[in-house]
Amino acid sequence: MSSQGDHKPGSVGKGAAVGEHEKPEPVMADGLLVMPGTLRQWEEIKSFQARPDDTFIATYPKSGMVWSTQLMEIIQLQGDVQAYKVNKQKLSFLEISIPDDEPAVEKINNLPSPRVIYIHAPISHIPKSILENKCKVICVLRNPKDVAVSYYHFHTFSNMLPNPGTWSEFLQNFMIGKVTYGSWFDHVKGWWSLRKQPNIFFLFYEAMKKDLGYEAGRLASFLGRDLSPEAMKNLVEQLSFNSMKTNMDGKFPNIGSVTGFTFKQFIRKGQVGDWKNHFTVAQNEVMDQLIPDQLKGTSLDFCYEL
Ligand code: PPS
Repeated sequence: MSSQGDHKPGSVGKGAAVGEHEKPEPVMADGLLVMPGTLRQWEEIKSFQARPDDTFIATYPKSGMVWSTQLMEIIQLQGDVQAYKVNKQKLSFLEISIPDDEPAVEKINNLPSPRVIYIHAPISHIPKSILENKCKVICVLRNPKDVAVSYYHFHTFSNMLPNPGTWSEFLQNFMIGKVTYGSWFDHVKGWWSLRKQPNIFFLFYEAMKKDLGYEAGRLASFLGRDLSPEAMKNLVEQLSFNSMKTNMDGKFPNIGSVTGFTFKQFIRKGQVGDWKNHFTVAQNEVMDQLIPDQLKGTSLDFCYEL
């Protein structure tokens, strides 16, 4: 466990810039902290009309969304990794509009069905039509200690998020839900409360790390697909951490110009347990009290090391 307590990779203060990027101030939409671009589209997001054959990938930030979107794409291509490699990725984030691009909601409205749409908001703030139309939702969950660490680092290199302050400051804000997209606890409890609905499916980041082939098989069944053992083997190789770290820039060729980071930065460490390099003993004790307290009665249990 870390003894130093305060990591300062970007060493930033409120209102300053990290590296060459101007950092936005956080803004509120209906009581939820969001990015300024999200606020501009907030009414359109709330009234967004999901189609019954849409599939949503719903995650709290840094829980493995991009990994799962790639998994989903290869499964939909029936395991054809060659076809996957040449597909340029379309970012269908409902809440994220990229400057100088068509607003996200408009772009998604114009996509042909069946669509795959990514969302980060908790269930209290998602468009009502998603649940009303019983759309398929794939929820990806990750233990909160590693999420906090990953989110902290993401704040230091993304020009879409505010300055995180020091690690201690960020962790404190994370624990009380004073970060973009709000409380991790509210997010996971909200989606988990819907777990008995047949259209809601759960993936856990740690289980994907442990046995991606098995988790891919579960997801394929949920999506009504059946992949050959050979296709499954190719999928697992393609979506390993090292392969994604090396190959993803080609999938998202323009990502750096709009977000301020490259995929090599984004696919950062990909570990279960990196929190041990950041949390002090005292910080860990606080989290170890908070987690069971917050998750009491939910049956949710997370893995913190493999
Ligand atoms: S975001 O910005 O909220 O959409 O981020 P998200 O994609 O949800 O999460 C980013 C973290 O997922 C890790 N990642 C992976 N881990 C293991 N294997 C693979 N293939 C993989 N792909 C992405 C990524 O490295 C981020 O975690 P950290 O801990 O920061 O490395």
